[in-house]
Amino acid sequence: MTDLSPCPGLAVHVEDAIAVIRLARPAKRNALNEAMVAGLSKVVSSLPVAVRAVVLHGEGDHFCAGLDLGEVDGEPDLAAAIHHSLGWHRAFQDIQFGRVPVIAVLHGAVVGGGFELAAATHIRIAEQSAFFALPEGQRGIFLGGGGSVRIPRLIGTPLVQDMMLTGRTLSADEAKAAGACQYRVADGAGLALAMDLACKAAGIADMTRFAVIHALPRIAEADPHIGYLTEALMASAAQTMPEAKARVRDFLAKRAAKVSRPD
Ligand code: 1HE
Repeated sequence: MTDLSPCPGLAVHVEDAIAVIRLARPAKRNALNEAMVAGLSKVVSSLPVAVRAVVLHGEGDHFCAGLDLGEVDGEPDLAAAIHHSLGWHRAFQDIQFGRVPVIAVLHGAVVGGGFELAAATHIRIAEQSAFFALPEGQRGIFLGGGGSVRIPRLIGTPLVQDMMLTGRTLSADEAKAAGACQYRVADGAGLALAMDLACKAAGIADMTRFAVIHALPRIAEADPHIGYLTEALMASAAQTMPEAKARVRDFLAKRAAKVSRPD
C-alpha cells in the first residue's frame, strides 16, 4: 500500500488499482480548508497510472461539514473571496473531469461544501446516518464550490431553493429519492460497497471510462443535434479500439460474463 497523503486533513492510500482518499480532520468534522481543497486537486490530478478508480470517504461521525468557516472569518476582501471560490471550482472540476471515476461514501453531515464535493463525484453511496443540508442560507453566504451548477442537476432547483431558504435537511432516504445519491445502505456498509463498485469501475475499458466521465455529461447537456453527433464520434472511437474488439469477441466466444439480473 502506497501513502500519497498530500497535507494534514487528507489521508490517501493506493492499493493496486484503487486509491482511497479519506477526509481526516474529524475534530473539525472534516471541514475543508484551503490546503485540503488544493490537496484534493493535487491527488486526483497526479494519481499513479495504475490507479483506475478512487473511493472518497470521511473519518469520524461525519463525511464533511463543508467550508472551514474559520477561513471566512477575516477582513472582507471581495477579490480574495472570488479566487477562493474559483480554487474550489478548479479542485472539484479535477474530480469530476479527472482520469478516473470517484465513488463517495457519505455518512453523517454532508453539508454545504461537503455536499458540493459529493456532487462532483460520480457515484454517491449514502449510509443511513447521512443527512444533507445547505446551511449557506443560514450563514449568510452562498454555494461557492460549484454546487449551484451541480446540485440542481441532481435534485432540481426547487428543492435546492427550499433547502437554502428554510434550512431543510434531507435524510438519506429523502436524498436517495431526490437523486442526490445512487445507493442507500446501512451504517458501516458504505465503504465495502464503494470498494466493490470501484473494482467494477476499474475494470471498464479505458476509452469507455473516458467517454463516461468526459463525453456523457457534456452530451447530456448539449443541444441534441450536437449531442447525437458527439455520441456517434465517441461511440466509433470506443468501438474501434482493440480492447473493445477483444471484449466483444470474448462475449461471442462465451468467455465473458452475461448481464446479470438485479439482486
Ligand atoms: C467547524 C465546522 C465548519 C464544525 N467550519 N469548524 N458548514 C456549516 O455551516 C456546518 C457547520 N457545522 C455543523 O453544523 C456541525 O458542526 C455538524 C452538524 C457538521 C456536526 O455537529 P457535531 O455536534 O458533531 O460537531 P460540533 O460540536 O458542532 O463541531 C465540532 C468542532 O468542529 C467544533 O469546533 P471546536 O473547536 O469547538 O471543537 C466546530 O466549531 C467545528 N466545526 N463544522 C469550521 N464548517 C465553497 S463554499 C462552501 C460553503 C459552505 O460550506 S457553508 C456551510 C458551512
